[in-house]
Amino acid sequence: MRTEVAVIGAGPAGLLLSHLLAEQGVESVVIETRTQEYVLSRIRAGILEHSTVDLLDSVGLGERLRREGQEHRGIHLQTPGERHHLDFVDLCGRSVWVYGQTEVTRDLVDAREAAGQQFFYGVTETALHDIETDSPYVTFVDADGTEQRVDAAVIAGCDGSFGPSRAAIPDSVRRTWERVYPYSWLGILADVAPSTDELIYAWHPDGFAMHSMRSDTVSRLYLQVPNGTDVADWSDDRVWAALSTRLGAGIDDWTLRSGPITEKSVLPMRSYVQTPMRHGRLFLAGDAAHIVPPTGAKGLNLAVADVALLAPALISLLRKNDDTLADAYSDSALRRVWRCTHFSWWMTTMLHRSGDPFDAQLQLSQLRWVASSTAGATGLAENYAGLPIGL
Ligand code: FAS
Ligand code: PHB
Repeated sequence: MRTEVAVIGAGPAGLLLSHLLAEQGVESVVIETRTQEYVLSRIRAGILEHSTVDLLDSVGLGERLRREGQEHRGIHLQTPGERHHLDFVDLCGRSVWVYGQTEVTRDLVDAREAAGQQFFYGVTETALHDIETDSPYVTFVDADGTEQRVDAAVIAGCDGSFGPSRAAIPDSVRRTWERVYPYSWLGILADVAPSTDELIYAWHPDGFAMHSMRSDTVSRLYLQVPNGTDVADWSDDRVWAALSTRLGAGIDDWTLRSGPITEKSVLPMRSYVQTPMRHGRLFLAGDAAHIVPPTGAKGLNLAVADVALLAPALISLLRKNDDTLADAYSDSALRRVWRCTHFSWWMTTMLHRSGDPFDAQLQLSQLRWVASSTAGATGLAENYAGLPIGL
């Protein structure tokens, strides 16, 4: 079959790209290795930057978000005995929204299906071909076991950190940067009302802890654990005890409410950037090109920012035969990628226990400076709430 853009991956990047292209009458086919049920069930990010919400709103995807999501003015930054609220709206004029990636994905899938988007779910053996020509194509085996070929003008590699697109860029032009952190996150979803109005990021001698949420009745919490942690070693009681210790240390008149844990998983942490994000008629977007540790709440937002640049570039290329934006895509996207990579690294190394007493003193000093200095707090606020897309 033939289409204009073959999109590999039905995560936020692939789904949003197909939606933005369709808004301008550009046709695509979305090719996904997981089932739709699996894609819709994934539990991942929770924070949307102001510009992400504005973009989703602008293309008809903001109604449920604004009804069911929660707008937050900022976060709480905490060290034992000191919980300090950073008000992003006061500091930089922007808020953030709490609305799970699971919900964003549901809204995107519903919109794409209503528009008659062609999907292939449950595929295997996805392969990219002739990306250095004007006639690239993707082959795969569909869920029925039939070999398929999709010819396109462009391939969009939105297949995350384990997909084939990133490796389709030749070693001769590809450059990668990677940093693996010496710790992971154990994350839980629990049917209990949040014990805080806005997110708490807490430094503690035992390790980092964070209190997020998904709604007034569902809490999302994380705690730092060693790499290689087996989630089976962490009973519900042990998880709640550690979270209560780390989030409640020295904070008077505050207790952590616990409740039934409905999801528990360990998430390793690393930074990864691959350049270029375009080679020939292959364009990468989202986790296919970069991974950030989740401490800065950037992963999902960065995928959206890539697509907000890529969609107009492809529309211009395919409708006006103008490759100006397409030629600039990689460099433009990478400016934000490196800004978010730095910020995510900064938040991660500032808040996570390394075991080195010198590190601990530096971390505490930096946290106290950010909490007490308008300049320091504004720097965090600008990055966390998100720079305007395109910067
Ligand atoms: P995705 O990985 O979401 O989507 C890629 C899609 O490509 C997937 O559906 C995959 O099945 C598909 N694919 C892969 N190989 C394929 C193939 N061969 N053929 C066809 N399709 C293929 N970010 C945060 O900001 N906060 C968080 O708390 C957070 N938690 C996370 C937890 C986990 C376990 C993971 C993995 C990521 C987390 N992230 C978090 C980051 C996450 O939100 C990503 O940044 C976001 O999903 C990026 O979206 P995509 O680029 O679309 O990639
Ligand atoms: C989440 O709610 O899942 C979440 C929030 C903030 C982060 C990471 C994850 O930095």
